[in-house]
Amino acid sequence: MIEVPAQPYPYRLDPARTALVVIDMQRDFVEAGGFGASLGNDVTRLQATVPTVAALIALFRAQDWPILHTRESHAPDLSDCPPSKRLRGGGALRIGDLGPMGRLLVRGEPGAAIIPECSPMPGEMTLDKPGKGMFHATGCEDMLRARGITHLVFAGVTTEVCVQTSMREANDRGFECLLVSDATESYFPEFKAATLAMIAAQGAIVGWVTPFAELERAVRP
Ligand code: TIU
Repeated sequence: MIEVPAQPYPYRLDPARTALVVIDMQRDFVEAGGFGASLGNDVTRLQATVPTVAALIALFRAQDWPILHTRESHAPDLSDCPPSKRLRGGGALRIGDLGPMGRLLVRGEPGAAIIPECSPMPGEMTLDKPGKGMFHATGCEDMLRARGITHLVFAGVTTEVCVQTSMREANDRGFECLLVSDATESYFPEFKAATLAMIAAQGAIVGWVTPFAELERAVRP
């Protein structure tokens, strides 16, 4: 086992059973003209985390540990997008509408692609998810169990929406979860801070939190 200094106490990971989960590092959230911007957000806030997410991916690749990349996306006919999700909010563009990077959050469109800095390599797991959480309507749990994975290290965007939802879903399924605090970002700094605090509170009620440097030092001393 590898012990990683973390909040609220050290996180112990089993190198043979640990996967990195990179949540939704897609153009639709990080670039102008995508879904995130259509909701009225300042997407430039998310760009600061890109180098750390890329470094975390590189660390897992160097160890030859599994990586799962998710994309929040819908089928072109939107059959997997409930009206409650499509109609939520007051923006001019909704999921499935045509924007500068193609149809918002639709699979195969340029905006739904993962940004080049975080692109999956052949052999890495990829998962299209119609919900905020990675376990909803995806078959993700079977994919992880088949590989014997028990520990999940989380990164990606946004901290309090898809990252936190996925981490909570994973925690309820018995996975031991660690969130890398500088490899995730939110459109709202106060929501990110609150999420990191609430995950680790109450004796790691949802999981552990640590910066990338601590994980890297523990994995590659
Ligand atoms: N709006 C927002 O903060 N996030 C999302 O809609 N999806 C993800 O977090 N990926």
